[in-house]
Amino acid sequence: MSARLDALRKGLNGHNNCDAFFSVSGPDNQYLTGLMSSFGEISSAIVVSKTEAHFMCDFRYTEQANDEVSGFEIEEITGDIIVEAGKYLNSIGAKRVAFDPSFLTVDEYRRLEGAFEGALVPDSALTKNLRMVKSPEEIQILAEATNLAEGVLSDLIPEIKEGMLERDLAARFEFEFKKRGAKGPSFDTIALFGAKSSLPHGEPGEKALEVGDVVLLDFGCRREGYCSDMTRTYVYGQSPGDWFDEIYAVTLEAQLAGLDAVRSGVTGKEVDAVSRGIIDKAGFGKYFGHGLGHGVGVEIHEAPRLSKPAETVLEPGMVVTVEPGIYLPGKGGVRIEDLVVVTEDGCDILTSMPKELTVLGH
Ligand SMILES: [Mn+2]
Repeated sequence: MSARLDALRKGLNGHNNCDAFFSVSGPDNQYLTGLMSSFGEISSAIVVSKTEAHFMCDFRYTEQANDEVSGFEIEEITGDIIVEAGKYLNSIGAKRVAFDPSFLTVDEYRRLEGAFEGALVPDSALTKNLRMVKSPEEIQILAEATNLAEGVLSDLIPEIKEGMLERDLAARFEFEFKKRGAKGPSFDTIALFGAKSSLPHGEPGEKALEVGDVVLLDFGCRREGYCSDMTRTYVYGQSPGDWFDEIYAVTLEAQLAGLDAVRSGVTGKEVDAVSRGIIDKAGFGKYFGHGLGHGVGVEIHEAPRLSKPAETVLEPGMVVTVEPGIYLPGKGGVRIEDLVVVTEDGCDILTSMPKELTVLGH
């Protein structure tokens, strides 16, 4: 963690001339301190200056912080943690404080502004840039999370039977994640059957599996604070038809070409264009309405992006998904997603489940 603090301090000097950093972001605070908490509410505030590294939390986290957080001075707060952080910033003489505006609501900003006497400087790149390139230790954890999730998929495939409900299958994934040592799913598991597979982020419901259904599974777990993410699309019993075989083949070709295009030195939009070009050429461009991929780490969606506007140049150690899809409304869809680590001349693929069209059951 001390290397991360050093990098943050270097970044503070680098632009905007800030003398301190303030954060109540769950993901950033986990990244910088190692303390894992739920991301939904503010559970801690951190202030980092050239000389100070101050961690503030309420009673619920004090014991855990004393055990898990090193390199920070820990202070238990009663009352408004944001106001107290503002007062702390005054006490160390901070004048210009960087913060990530995407992790502070307008209300929180006003409370901080009311307590802190210096200038608040929005900087959405500071921690994003630090977190983008993963260390070997982080890559190891991401690989373990991926292995855990893939093991669950392998073991659940024989359970996928005619009559099974989407939500029952989704629940099986999430039960197994926890049982095998994950904190839980890294996002709500997507298990969609038949025509519902055309909804890229559809919600598993009471649809019962029938012969000839598409089975789209997009899932991941969170383990030691890091997320995994992958998608496989199958058919049950038999293919729903030639239309499906065609979109599956095109999606797979686009996915393999996308993987082939990932390497250090190319931009996110260049990789996106490779896969998108194949889908466009096959005539399905308008049915691929999302970006090709996204970074994965402490958060399930983080920088860098692989998408039409993504200018970020890929570097070794970045971890991204490659997940083209084709979605035909009312008929069904395909998405194939791997998680990869960018290397100097290509990528290491963390996911290993086969991708050729597989007929489940029967
Ligand atoms: Mn994804």
